Amino acid sequence: MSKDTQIFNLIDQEKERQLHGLELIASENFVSDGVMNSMGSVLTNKYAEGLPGKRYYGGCEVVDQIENLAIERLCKLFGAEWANVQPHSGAQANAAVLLACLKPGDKILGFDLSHGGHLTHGSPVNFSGKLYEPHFYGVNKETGLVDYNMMEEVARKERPQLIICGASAYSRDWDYARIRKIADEVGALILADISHPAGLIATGLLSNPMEHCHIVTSTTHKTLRGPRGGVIMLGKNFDNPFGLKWKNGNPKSMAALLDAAVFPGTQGGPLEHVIAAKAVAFGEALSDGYKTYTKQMQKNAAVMAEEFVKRGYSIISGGTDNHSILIDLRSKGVTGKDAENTLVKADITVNKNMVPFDTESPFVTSGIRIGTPALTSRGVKENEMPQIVELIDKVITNIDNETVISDVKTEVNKLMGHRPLFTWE
Ligand code: DSN
Repeated sequence: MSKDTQIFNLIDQEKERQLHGLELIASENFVSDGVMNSMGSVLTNKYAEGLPGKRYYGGCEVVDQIENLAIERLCKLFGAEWANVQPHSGAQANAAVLLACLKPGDKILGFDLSHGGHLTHGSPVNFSGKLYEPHFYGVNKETGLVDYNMMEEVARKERPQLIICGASAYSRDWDYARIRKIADEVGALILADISHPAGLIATGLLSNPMEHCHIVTSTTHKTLRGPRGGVIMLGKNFDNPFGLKWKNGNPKSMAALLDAAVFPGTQGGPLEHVIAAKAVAFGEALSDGYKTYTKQMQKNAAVMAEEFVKRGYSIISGGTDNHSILIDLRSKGVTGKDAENTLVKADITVNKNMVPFDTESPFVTSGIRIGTPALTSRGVKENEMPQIVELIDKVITNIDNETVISDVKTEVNKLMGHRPLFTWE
């Protein structure tokens, strides 16, 4: 059979889009050749249900070694005691944790989606809000910071079985010790979902939840710069404090419960080609070069936020500690939807995003979320941030002016087109 030119031409088109554009979606990144090649390898041919050394298929000797290396490297990266690297995504990782820790109808307390949380933290349109009883905390209206008093208040009133911290659109560090105090008072477990800031936590630029939170999940493709996927980790001393049991009624360790909740609980065969790519990414993340990368990503975001403030933009919480910035566009008279749709015409990719206390629907929104993981992987430094913010500002303040938008597109292509998709610098 001949090569599928239809699909491969489209892949080439997508590569050109990525090369020439300015990628500012906070949850996206570009991967190294090592990560990319592992995903496109013969490992995709292999079934390996089960865990290393305990599989339901023969011929797993090699993939066992790969999966063990991924686990070992991940534990080293975050100071974890145990990990499962099989979740196909962050949502799958969270589904497994909820299945392991809760009975249908149990209460969870999560960060409100419209304040920056995630669908799997209890949204009513997600399994987490349908199978369990969700309650929420949010941010303080004045400061834009997580309202721990509200978290405490709701926790005391509802006594949830699980408190979830972590976000998709929150630019500040978390107070894990405070959350632990609240959880201990009401007898709850804590799930920290670090999908967004994982890379900055791994390199010590942000607080590590491992010391305070019972279970930690993450995606591997955002700041961690690995393949699309998820992981679950356990820190020291948190082994099943409430004596949770799996279906057969046996008391089990938390590690065994979580393993069972991934497979057979919520998934079938693991994606060993993706697990190999995770192992490569974790190996890269343990290097000094990756630490330099995460510092640059953080610096780029901080300078970018300052530039937006100088131009009169309203940044939720006034700035950023991590890789992302949430901008309320109401003062500019533009919706998130219009900003996203117009910026993309200039080859600038962002996503519309709800802002806390938003007056628009999730399909329109009042804000945009911007992040620096991807452009930093392409070698963009902080001295280029003023120019990038100027380009974004030009589009937003000339939302109906096709000439200006076309001029910005030319400048974006000049700025980005000559750079490789991924650079070690
Ligand atoms: N969709 C991801 C994000 O963009 O943050 C979260 O799952």
